Amino acid sequence: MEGLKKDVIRHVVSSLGSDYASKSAYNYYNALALAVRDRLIDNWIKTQRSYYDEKAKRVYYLSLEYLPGKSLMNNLHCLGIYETARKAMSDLGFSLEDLAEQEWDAGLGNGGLGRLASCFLDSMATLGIPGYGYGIRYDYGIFHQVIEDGKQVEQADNWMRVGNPWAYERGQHLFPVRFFGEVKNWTDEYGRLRHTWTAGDTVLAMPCDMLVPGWDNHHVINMRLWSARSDVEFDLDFFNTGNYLGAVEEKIFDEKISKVLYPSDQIEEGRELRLKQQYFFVTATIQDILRRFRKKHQDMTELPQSVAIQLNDTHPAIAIAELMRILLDEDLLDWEVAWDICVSTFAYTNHTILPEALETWPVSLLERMLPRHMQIIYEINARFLREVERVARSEDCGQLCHRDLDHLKQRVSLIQERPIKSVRMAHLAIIGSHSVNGVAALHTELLKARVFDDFQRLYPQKINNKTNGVTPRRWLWSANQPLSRLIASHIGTGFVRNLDELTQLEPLAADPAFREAWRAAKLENKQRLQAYIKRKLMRELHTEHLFDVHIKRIHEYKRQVLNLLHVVTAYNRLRHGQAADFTPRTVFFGGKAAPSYFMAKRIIHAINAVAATVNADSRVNDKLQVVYLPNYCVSQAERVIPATELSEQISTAGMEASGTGNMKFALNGALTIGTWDGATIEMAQAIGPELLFIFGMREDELVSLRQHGYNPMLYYHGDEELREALDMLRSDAFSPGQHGLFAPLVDNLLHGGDRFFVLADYRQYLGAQQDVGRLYLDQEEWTRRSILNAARMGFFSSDRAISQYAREIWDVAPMAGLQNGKGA
Ligand code: GP0
Repeated sequence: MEGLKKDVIRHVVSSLGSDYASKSAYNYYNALALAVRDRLIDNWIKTQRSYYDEKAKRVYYLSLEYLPGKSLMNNLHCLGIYETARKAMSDLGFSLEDLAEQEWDAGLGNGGLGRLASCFLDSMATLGIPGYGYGIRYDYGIFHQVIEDGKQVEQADNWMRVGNPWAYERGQHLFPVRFFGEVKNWTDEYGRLRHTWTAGDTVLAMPCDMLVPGWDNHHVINMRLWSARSDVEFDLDFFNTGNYLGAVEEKIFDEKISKVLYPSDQIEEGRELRLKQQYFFVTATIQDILRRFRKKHQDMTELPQSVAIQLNDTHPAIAIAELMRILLDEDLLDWEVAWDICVSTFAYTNHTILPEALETWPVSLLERMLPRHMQIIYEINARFLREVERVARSEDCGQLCHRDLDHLKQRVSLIQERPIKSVRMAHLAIIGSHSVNGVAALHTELLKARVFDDFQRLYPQKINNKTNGVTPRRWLWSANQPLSRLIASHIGTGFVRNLDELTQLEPLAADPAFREAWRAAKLENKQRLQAYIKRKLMRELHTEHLFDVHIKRIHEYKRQVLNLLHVVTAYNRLRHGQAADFTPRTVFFGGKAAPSYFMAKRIIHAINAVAATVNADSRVNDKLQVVYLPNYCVSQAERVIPATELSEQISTAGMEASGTGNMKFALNGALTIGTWDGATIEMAQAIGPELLFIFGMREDELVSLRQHGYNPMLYYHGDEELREALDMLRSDAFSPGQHGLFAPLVDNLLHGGDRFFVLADYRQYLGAQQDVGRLYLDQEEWTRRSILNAARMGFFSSDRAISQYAREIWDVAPMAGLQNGKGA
């Protein structure tokens, strides 16, 4: 501990240039972070060296998004120096909790997809898998959300302003990135047609490395994030033209590439700068991968034995064309050889079946920005369509009969003709990969049967499932110390790296004393949240209420509106004195809406309007409260999830690819109210469906309802309470003086076809909520179920998910000879 104290003080002085005697929390946080980084870097170097020494096959995880959140607590826990640091900082006059508050969330992602990437890096580090995360170091992460007059207002997330003590910026290792320009054709000595892409604009990619430690194992992997740097300093032209200010302007223009994260989730942006970001990150990453590979290999055909590249959604899919370009134009390989290398190296993860999320890029844009890549994509397509024809004409053509061949080719083509001629990035990713995976069992089945059904027939081996998982380090141990300590006092700490050990809790569910301790841990977390809300929102929570929580991105398919209709109905029942048996509850909402997503923003407004009305109504507000948590982010999730008793997972069946919040809640002892969707299905199967509150129509039922003609009006006219709730929303009951403010929401349900079947599931949802309320009155049974929920979550560890990827997709093994033992 004395060593750590000394290091902290030294960093305050020599790294931060401050007086250690002036007790600034900001300085002491940064100094502590630097002292922790010092303790990671040796192991990071050893880890990286061991990959070379053992000629390990490496895994590269390419993701345009990461959501690491805060690093301090997690890293202290991984190093096993949490207690030491707590004491050291307390000696220096600080509470570790307060210091941790100084850190800004690294919010380099939108939601589940980015957080999954961060959980996966944590698991690769803990399992000892030679892995790297690659991404973009956005200067501005996901926007900071404030609620003003009930509405979302976006503010810039200037997380870099205060510096980032965790990152190493490597300004000396710059990689060139080219755009535009043209392609020259030439003939080589064997008479083969060759291509050279001559540069138009060039920018530089600078690596910023963040260290990702495993749990208690001395293994530290790298997350390398690229930042755009202009190359005008090296451009002799600008001296000659004497246009100094012009050159500086150009420099600013170039560095715009990594300025900001696109804040839309599951909706395509289609902006030129976004494509630039994708290619910028992809080419720098591929160059770095090949640089490392070429240190030990000359023969490019050995690449798939040494390298696996996982594409997190289609955002990095241009990597397939980029690797082809290098192999063809620089290594001068033949097409077939190059293509085999690509397909054996790449694998692709799909995260959604929503058609509006499937990426396409206009051919005209690609031809201009990446002319050689567009040529290559055309060639991939031509060869692929010939192959399709061959398979279709072959003896066993199954469903692919002749007559339909033209249609089939149109459907699977990389090029879509309408509304504008574009490249389908998902098709490129599928064809260029040896593995295509969904993220939960149902999701994968829907990929095979619907979205990618043609590809499933063409390549029956390609599409596979890897159900998502979450890291128990952050989402149980670090976020929920009260519960973790209770668990550890009964079954030891092995569950942190082997989550299946939680099953040892099962017999304890029958032990009244254990149940009481379990409730005490929950209460402690509720009180912590209460204190936080008081501090931040100046509101008093009732900790004896049922804490009912719906936090995730705001999206129509996630159906925050269904929850809101329940709230309004509960409000009406209480007002009308029809709810004598109502179980008091506080309903929490939180989540960001894409700034361009009108309906999602209006939903936020409606939630806040209902909240204001309900919370101000003294007839009901001792029994029903609504809280909107502004700026939902990773660190907020870490506070809220441990305090949650009821987890809302109520997406339209078939639409939530997996969900990962659902797992974090159950792991922390919340019960789930949810639809038969995503990984919630597998959770119900693992836990026992009777221990969750499952309701609503299933995916196949919705398909047939749609086919037979779904008429939301029938539900409206047939259900008095529903009608009352919708009429109130449409009138100005919650928006005094602003008649019609929420009419778009209601009209969307009644006259817009209710694409997400809110009305169809309303009555069943109410019934399930009634069951929840009733069970909550029986605290012993509630607690028993809570314990069993957590005890049966072992499967949903990201360690399990990553082990499956490693074995079934990447063919990589954990490093041998990892030490165990605290690394302080
Ligand atoms: C899926 F397509 N997801 C997308 C996207 O653009 N962003 C995103 O976060 C999510 C899914 O919605 C998910 O079901 C899934 O668990 C997650 O990706 C990781 O696979 C919600 O968490």
